[in-house]
Amino acid sequence: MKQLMKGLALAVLPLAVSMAWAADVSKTNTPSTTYMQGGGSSLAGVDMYQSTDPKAPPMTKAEFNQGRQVYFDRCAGCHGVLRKGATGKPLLPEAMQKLGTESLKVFIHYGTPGGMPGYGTAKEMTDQEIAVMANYIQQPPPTPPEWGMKEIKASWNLIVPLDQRPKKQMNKLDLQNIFSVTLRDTGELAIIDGDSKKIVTILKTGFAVHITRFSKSGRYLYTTGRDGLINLIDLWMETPQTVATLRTGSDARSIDTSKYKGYDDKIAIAGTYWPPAYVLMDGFTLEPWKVMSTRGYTYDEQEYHPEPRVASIVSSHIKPEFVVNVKETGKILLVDYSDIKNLKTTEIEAERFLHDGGWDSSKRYFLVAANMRNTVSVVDTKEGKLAANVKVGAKPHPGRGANWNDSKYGPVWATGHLGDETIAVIGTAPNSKKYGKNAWKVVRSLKNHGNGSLFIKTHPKSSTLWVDAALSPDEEMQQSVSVFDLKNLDKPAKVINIAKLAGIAKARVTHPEYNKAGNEVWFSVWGPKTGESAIVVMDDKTHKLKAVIKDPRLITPTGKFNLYNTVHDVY
Ligand code: DHE
Repeated sequence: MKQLMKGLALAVLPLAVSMAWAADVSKTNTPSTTYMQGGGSSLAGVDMYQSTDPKAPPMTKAEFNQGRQVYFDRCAGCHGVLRKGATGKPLLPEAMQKLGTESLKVFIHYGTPGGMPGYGTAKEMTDQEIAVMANYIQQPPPTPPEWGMKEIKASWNLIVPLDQRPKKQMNKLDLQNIFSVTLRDTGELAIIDGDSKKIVTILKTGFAVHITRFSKSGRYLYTTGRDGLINLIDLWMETPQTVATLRTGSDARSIDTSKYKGYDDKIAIAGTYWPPAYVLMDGFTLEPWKVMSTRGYTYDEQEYHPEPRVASIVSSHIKPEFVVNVKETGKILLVDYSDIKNLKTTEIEAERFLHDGGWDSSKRYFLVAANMRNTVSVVDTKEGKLAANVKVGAKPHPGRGANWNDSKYGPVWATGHLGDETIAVIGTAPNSKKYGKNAWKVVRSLKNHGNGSLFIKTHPKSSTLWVDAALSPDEEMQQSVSVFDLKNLDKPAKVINIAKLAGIAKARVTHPEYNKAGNEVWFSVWGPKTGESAIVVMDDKTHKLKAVIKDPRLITPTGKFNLYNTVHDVY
């Protein structure tokens, strides 16, 4: 066992500890397991070449297909399509063959202290499936089919052309205060009226839908499924509905639209995990214009990587540019969309395994987590340069992060961490006489109520900071949030169990999101697919419960996106 641990370069833990840890994970399974395994990938159903390596254990075609299906459903999100590793370790054949079938079975069954769930202990895989997977990862990884402009164009469906859309808003919704809520496991999103807190409509989207972004004018909603299916939704219709769809690839996580003045609503961009690329398209119709590969060399070792996936994308307010974060090469691309035919991109060396991030309050600096390197990379988008790589805690995961004006340190941005209980608060005003010396330094380290934090949020009108711990192994912690008083950060946080307020026993609480006014904060109470879920609305000032939104159609709510705050990057 010891040798096995060493082989995978994991912390050397005795079997008992490792098993206790695995049992902990299994107790709490659904969302933690689903985070690590992602929402699955539509590549699971795609036929791929089956290779025969004489050193790998023999597999029948049926077993190989089963392994491929399970791998893309559960493993590819972390280990990569080509198994070169990212959030999870590389699983390349030579190293796997060295470990051997029996050892691999133990890992898959019990999980690892590095965060991999125990698929056997969690009863997410049968012994037969575990045996197939142990053999499968010793085979050379099959390469999924490419998806070029021909396939992208063929997938385009313009359901309602521009001239058949309403000329004015046909409903009475206060669109600036609507929330788009991801219903992860049903591949749907719910549009909820922020004022009445009633569900306006539920719309079908892509598989395990991931995020929502809105057009600058606030008329259009864009969402991407993990299968790369984009829905363009017109919010001016009597009941908002999808007016166009496009498939940009077969595995995807990010989307955004042009925000620079003069480009309102005009251009959309989507990033894909497979094939690794980004696609520029018409913001009104989704007609695809250009696909750009992100394959290339890692920024540090300059080693060729066949699968540098596009993680977060944000849209600049100060230039006609998209900021595209390429996970595996550790490069940040500033894509100038003012001339798409003669596309200019600035390629910035940042840090590896870039993931999620947000703007500082001036919207000049973009801060992004390189979570496997315990770093936040900061890009100065005005100068087109890396401003700093800031060392933070274990596996930063900010979502978009949180900005406030700290009484002691001036303008700051903060992130929580997946791997520890700290919250890193970073100074963000390099040009300030008073606070410049704090820039790109961790000026405070706050203590969250648990590790496994996914999201953190405040609002310019608020003096409260809300932080979740949705992936903590402890059930009480998963259901609770830390509430910090920004005027007195020396005081420890108050901890509130949000799931209890909703009367739900089995769920994780995640993704705080403010309403437009900044006086309410909404949480997802993320239950299992077959159990109860809810949205809980808290009063930001009193920290008291304001409303619980429950509906049998609200299945596995995760991300929530307030239109005004998303368009204006208020966080
Ligand atoms: Fe996410 C944002 C990738 C699992 C909820 N997630 C992002 C972004 C990326 C990403 C690249 C940034 C998008 C942007 O800003 O353009 N997420 C991944 C994964 O690769 C990962 C780890 C595994 C997978 O295979 O998908 C993963 N994510 C999850 C979940 O399991 C979560 C918790 C629940 C769910 O809905 O699937 C989840 N991710 C979110 C949310 C955001 C997000 C809510 C948007 C945060 C925001 O406030 O903008």
